[in-house]
Amino acid sequence: MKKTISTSTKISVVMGLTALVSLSAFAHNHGQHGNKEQGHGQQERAQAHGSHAHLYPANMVVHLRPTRGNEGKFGMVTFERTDDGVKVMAHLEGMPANSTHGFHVHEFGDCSAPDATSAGSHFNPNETQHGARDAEHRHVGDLGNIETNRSGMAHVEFVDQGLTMRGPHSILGRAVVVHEQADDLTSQPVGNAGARVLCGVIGVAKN
Ligand SMILES: [Cu+2]
Repeated sequence: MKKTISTSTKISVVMGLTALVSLSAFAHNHGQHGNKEQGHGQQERAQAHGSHAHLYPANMVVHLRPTRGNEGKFGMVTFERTDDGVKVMAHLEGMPANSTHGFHVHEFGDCSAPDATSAGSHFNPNETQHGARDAEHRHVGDLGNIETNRSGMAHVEFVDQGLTMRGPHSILGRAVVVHEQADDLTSQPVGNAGARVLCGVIGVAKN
């Protein structure tokens, strides 16, 4: 009998400690907004504050892998939220020298097909026309072109006003595709950029 009581006491102590640890983790994560974030309306408040990394990660990353027949090509893209828009940094290697390649966010985070057609078409949640990155009408996923140097490398950085990193139109979980040819920025619906040479899924970055 005594042993039973002792065991159950131990269990409740352990449970109490677990609860304390959980509570302090919650308080740490939520900081001063902890009390406001319960119940409905959580998403709207998070959008207003913009600092809730646990709901909307600040940074996203994509590792671009070659489609079949394009072995040796690779790349990486990062997306970072700033006050002026989404800062995009793209780095490509192993590409043809001095060439221009269409660069888009596509609708599905699925690069499994050998030609990456599994990524679907351009990410276009507003059902607008295809266009240049700074055009009045463009798909959310229209990021123009990337030009490589004489070594077949490219490094571009720009801040984009059309990308969205939170809410129903977030690019998280979708795909970045680099095409074999240039996006002419006018042909509908996808700029006539030809085959897909690189594809990667947009994920949450470590920081
Ligand atoms: Cu594309």
